[in-house]
Order: sequence, then structure tokens, then C-alpha cells
Amino acid sequence: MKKLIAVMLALVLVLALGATALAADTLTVAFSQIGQESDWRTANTDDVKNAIEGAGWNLVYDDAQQKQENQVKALRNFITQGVDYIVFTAIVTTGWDEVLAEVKEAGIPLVLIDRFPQTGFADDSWYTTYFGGDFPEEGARAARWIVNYYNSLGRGSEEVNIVRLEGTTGADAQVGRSKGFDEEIAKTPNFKVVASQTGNFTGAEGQAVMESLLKSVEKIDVLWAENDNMALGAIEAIKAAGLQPGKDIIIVGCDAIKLAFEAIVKGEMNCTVECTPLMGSRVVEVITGLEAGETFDKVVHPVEYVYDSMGGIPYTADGAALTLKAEDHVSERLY
Ligand code: GZL
Repeated sequence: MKKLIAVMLALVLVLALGATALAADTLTVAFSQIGQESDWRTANTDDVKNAIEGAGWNLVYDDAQQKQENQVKALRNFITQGVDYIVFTAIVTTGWDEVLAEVKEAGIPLVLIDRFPQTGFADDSWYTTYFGGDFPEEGARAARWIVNYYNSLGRGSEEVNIVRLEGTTGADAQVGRSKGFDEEIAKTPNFKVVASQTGNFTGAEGQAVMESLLKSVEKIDVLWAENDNMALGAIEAIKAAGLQPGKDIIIVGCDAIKLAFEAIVKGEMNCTVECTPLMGSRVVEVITGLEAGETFDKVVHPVEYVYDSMGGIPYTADGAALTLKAEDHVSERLY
């Protein structure tokens, strides 16, 4: 009997050691996330976290609560913990050189998603690959849609006043969307941005800024909001001012979240430019590939569309891609 117990104890010990060894072999992937400012961000967080854990890897997650200094701290903590990979989206484009040099020095592969950090490094060896929206193109699509929408109504030569709610100042998505929009809308001088202010990608700030713009801007024909949450906040302000959003003021957003589709179906919004938050499968594909010695293109953008109330409005530079009707796709939206 004693012999049997000894054998069983030995077996348990071997299994326990084996399991520990397995856990030690399991990759540890760290994810530095910006915060929880929008529906897009929540969908992005959930999708990436679920994919990393779904791959059987250990996840080390940090929510920076919208503060760059918290992201810098998180990156340094990841280095100290000796994680195998870092997944990173930069709240703003500047201020990263020192800590990203430390990440490179530590030899931890950096997988960039969503917002791209600008650096002064001599080459692009400091990161493995970037996956995220083509922000200047997203801004240009919004501008093209506005002009083509007015043209479709035979009103393309009117003087059209546009107000803009910008995203978080200095964020890659804000800088790119504003630049892309401005360059495109400049081709039709009768369409003018008469006021532009940050709403920081949040519904509450978008509503507050729109309340103030409604008082200060004499004639507003179009609102271009650099994300849907700000557009939805602005819609509340427009209604409170006794105006009809989607009719008295044309509303264009960005992200293509389900709430925007529902607002378009309700007639309170007119268009949303897609920017997908679903990046988890790409993160797993990249890390799995890197583990197998693969390399990846440095910059990869997902295929994205534009949805509106009517369909058929051109939104690409070549005029080939046409908008899809939101009401035909609202049921399939995942976030
Ligand atoms: C875009 C992303 C932006 C979204 C906003 O890739 O960085 O940040 O458009 C989010 O909704 O807050």
C-alpha cells in the first residue's frame, strides 16, 4: 500500500512539474490600451483581449485611462515583467521615443494597432507591423460623401457651411482624418469648414461643443464628427435647440458603430465612414507568424466601407466604390 501511495505521489509531482513547464512555455502578450472613451474603443479592447486569451496565451492588460503617462508606465512595466510581445496603440502621436527605445533595447517585439506613434528613429526596425485605419482616407471619404450627396440633390453649387468635431487632439486618427478632410474639401471651395473644435472622441464632449457651436455659428448646414459617439452627442444638442438632425443639419460620423446605423435608420444621421475596431484576429495572426519566423508588411489597412441613408453615393477618389444603405446592414453589426 505504501508503495502505491509513493508511486501516486511521484506521478502527481511529475504532472505538476510538466504543467508548470507548459505554463512557462506559454507566450505572455501585453496589451497597452488607451482607455474607454468610445464604443469603438470598447469593441477594440474586447476583440483584442478575447483573441489573445483565445489563442491560449497569457494576457497582461493595461487601460491607460486616456493618459499618455500611464501608457509610458505600462510599457516600462511590461519590460520589467519580461513579456514576450507588446501590442500597443498610442493615444497621441508624439512623446514615445524614449520608452520605445527601451522596448527595442529589451528585445520585445512591438505589434502596433489602431493609432500609430511617430518616432525619430533612423529606421522602422523598432516595430514589427502596424494594422489600423487609413485615417487621411477616412477623412477624405467623409468630404467626398458630403460633396457627392449635395450633387445628388442638384445642390452642389450652394454655399455649404460645415462644422467639425475633432477627435482627441494630436491622436493619429484625429490628425489624419482632419488632414484628409481638409485636402479633399479644398477641391470644392463653396464647401467650407467654418468651425472646428475637439470633442475628444466622447459623446458628452461632442454634445457640449455642439451646443456652443449652435449658438456661435450663424448657419450650420453639415456636421462632420471624427467619430460616431461625438456625432450622437451632437444630435442631442441639435434636438435640444429645436432643430431636426439629419434634415436641418446633415450629420456625418466615423467608426460605423451600430448606434450610428440605428440613428441613420431613424433619419437623425446621414452617413458614417467605417473604421473597424476588430483587430484581434490580426494580432494573433501576426504573433503566430512571428513565432514561426515570418515577417509582415510594415503597414496594413483593413478593407472598409461607407454607409448612409440612401446608398449609391461615390466615396473613393476614383468614384468606383458606392455607399451601402445602413438599413440593409444594421442587423449584422457586431459593435
Ligand atoms: C480609430 C480610433 C479612434 C476611433 C474613436 O482607429 O483610434 O479612437 O475613431 C476612438 O472612436 O476613440
